[in-house]
Amino acid sequence: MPEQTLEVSNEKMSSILAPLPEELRRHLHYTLGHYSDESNPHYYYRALANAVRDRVTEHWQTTQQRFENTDQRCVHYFSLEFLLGRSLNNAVQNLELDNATREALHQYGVELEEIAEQEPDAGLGNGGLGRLAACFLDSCANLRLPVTGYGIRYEFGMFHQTIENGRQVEGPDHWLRDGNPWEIERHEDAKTIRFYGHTERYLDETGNMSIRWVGTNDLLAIPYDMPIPGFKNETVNTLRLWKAEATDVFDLEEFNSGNYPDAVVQKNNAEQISMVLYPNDASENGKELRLKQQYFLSSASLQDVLERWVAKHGHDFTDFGRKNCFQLNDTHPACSVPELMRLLLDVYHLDWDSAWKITTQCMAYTNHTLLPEALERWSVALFSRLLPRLLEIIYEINERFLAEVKQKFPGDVAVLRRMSLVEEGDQPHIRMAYLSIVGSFSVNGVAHLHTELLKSGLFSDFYKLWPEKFNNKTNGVTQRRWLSHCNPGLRDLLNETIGKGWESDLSQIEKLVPYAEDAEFRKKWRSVKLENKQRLAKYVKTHTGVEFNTEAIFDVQVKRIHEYKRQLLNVLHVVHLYDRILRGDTKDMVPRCVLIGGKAAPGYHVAKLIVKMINNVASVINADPKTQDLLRMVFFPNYRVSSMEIICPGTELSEQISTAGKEASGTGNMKFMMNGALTIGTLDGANIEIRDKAGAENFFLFGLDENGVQETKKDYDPNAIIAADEDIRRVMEMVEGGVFNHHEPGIFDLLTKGLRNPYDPWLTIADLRSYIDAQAEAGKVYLDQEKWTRMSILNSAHSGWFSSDRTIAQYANEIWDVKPLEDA
Ligand code: B1H
Repeated sequence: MPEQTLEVSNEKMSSILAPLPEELRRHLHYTLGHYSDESNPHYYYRALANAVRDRVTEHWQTTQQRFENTDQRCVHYFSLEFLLGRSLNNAVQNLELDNATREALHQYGVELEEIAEQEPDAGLGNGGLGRLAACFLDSCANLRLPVTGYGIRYEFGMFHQTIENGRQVEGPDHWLRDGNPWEIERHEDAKTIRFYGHTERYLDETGNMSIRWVGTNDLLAIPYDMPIPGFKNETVNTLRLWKAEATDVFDLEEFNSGNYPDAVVQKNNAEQISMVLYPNDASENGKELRLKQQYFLSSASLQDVLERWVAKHGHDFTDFGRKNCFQLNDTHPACSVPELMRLLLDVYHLDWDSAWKITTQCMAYTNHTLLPEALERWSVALFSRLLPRLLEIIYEINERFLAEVKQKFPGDVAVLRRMSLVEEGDQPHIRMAYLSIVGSFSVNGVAHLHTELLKSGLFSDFYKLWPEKFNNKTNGVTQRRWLSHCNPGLRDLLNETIGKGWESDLSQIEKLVPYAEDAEFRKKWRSVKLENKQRLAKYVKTHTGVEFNTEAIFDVQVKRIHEYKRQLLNVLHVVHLYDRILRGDTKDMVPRCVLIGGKAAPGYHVAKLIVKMINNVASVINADPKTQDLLRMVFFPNYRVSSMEIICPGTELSEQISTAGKEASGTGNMKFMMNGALTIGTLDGANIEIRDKAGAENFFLFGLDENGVQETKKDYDPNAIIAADEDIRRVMEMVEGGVFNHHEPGIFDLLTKGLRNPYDPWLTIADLRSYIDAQAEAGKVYLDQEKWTRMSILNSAHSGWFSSDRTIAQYANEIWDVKPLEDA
């Protein structure tokens, strides 16, 4: 091994740590016990991750010191999901360790790209909601805001998807198998969490009647902290994830009573709570273990914040609500409302009014969906068994709340039933969304249309009662991951054209606008896109075996598989193109490569059937020599954060085709826009704002709007539409005639019957003609590459609004009332 003098550029030298190349070697040798210079990439990854992590740690300590010393309000972001993806590149980029890292790896002749591939995705989320939480943490650190994330350290994240005979097969995602260099366990901060048991009244030390929750089954919540590095600003915030463990006390008792096997079984039961992420996405399933997870997160996190408060301020809670804010990421952590009440009442002995004032001063709730099947309701029977004290508190909140409603709407009994936190019936349920609204000072939706629909529909009674609580915060994504990191070609072009400021302030990307008219620049723009398409084509080839021709338009729909997202509409259009090829109608047809990816919830039968249909249509089309050069289609398996990092820069046409009124916001739409894809989409979620910003002339609009959807539903007749439209009739004939399921007759009947059903809630056939026409228009524009490039540049140039930095600045100013932390 030749000794090299390595120039460590860009790196601010730390006091204790050696230069990165030495640190890499040290970890390889001493942390991992690998002495040979010919290690496999996996060990290089782990050694490098440790070396980079050490560098993060220094700023982490100083930032946490600032958190402890500040008199400012602190925010706690509660979420059952944080879809982080990989951390290495993110840390390297934010700490400006790029050159140092590359030099360190060069001593072994390996490249950063190859090494970074070794890191498993932290897939602790389902989709948009979980990824939003991750983008938010990144933006909070970039803006130096005092925000801590709280979540669950699932042993198994989002399942691994493979495709067998066209069908989805789920496998476990054991992301922690080789250890996680990005976490630090802090046993000293463990909390006790209690379940079951019953409540009783007693006289406390001061002679007051108090309530206690006894006879419980206890377990421990152990925190694991992950660093969230800010962008070149020496700030490192924290994501605290809880792991469930059996309590020592409890183990001892069981061991001593001679029940050794029982004790081990109980230990497993305790640890189940943080074992696996529920992969449902936007549909609740009412499982007891899920409610346990939700309470586990709420209780552990609230105890954490309260204990820190008491250590600093004693039992004086006067300012607690002004100095703390809990942002609830949907209703999943909604137990936090009654749990904070319980802790203040039963543990710290505040009176009801003081406790309620504090709670409603510091809770804020974000709603992410209008879909009725996603609205959480927990049965009273389950609640009273699992969390008896919380149920009593919820009942009392409800009683007091309904008294307020009575005053506001005298004589209206219907409104009381509608707004009650308890849904009456054979099996009464607790409405978690209503509990969240009542307990919070802020309720927000995630895009303009979504918030308007919350106010006029789902939450209209509450909006009448408390209009001041409601506000909109249109989602955003972090341009550090979703542009700078994932699209280095475009990053460099932007830097040389408009400077580097956009990485921490995306509004500056607007400076690109005039370059749309610069032919030289458009050429450079196209060559960056071509490189990204080549990279994507290679990736597709590796994972599906299908060749994508980089001269074709790359047409992409990646997101969870859901009926409302209408992957079927996409498939029907592809079948229509295939039909045109078969009948020789290919004049002006643009060669097209269609990629669809996403996971179906394991229990969602129709979604899994849609996966099967995509795969079958793809294999028939790809196997037919007549489609050569004109049409390719793939289902991309195991779609996740790290695959989007390759898919998104190579995409030219972004499919955002949900039934209007159903997609709360969408965030993939924003990533594509930033990277210069044009959108084909409905007036739904944030698409509307994307079109407003990009300009209607730079967006392929189709389909019914939300009003149109409501109107059409009154007398929808899909069979009449099919009969009257030659193209659509032929498409249905092919699908129903078994062209794509020769050997498996009838398997798609459920899907085709759904399309023909007058009560089809997704109105796929209603929008198909308009979709086919918009696709043809997109194809036509694509033939004019100069025009397409102009539109592409303008999409990126107007994407500044969709930075999560903007979203978070609005949360900070309009909900949280927090400012950046100054140096201590
Ligand atoms: C969104 C969810 C969701 N909305 C329940 N709701 C879940 C609901 O496991 N569960 O029980 C998981 C997820 N996810 C998405 O949030 C919306 O559909 C998107 O439109 C939106 O962009 C995203 C972020 O706001």
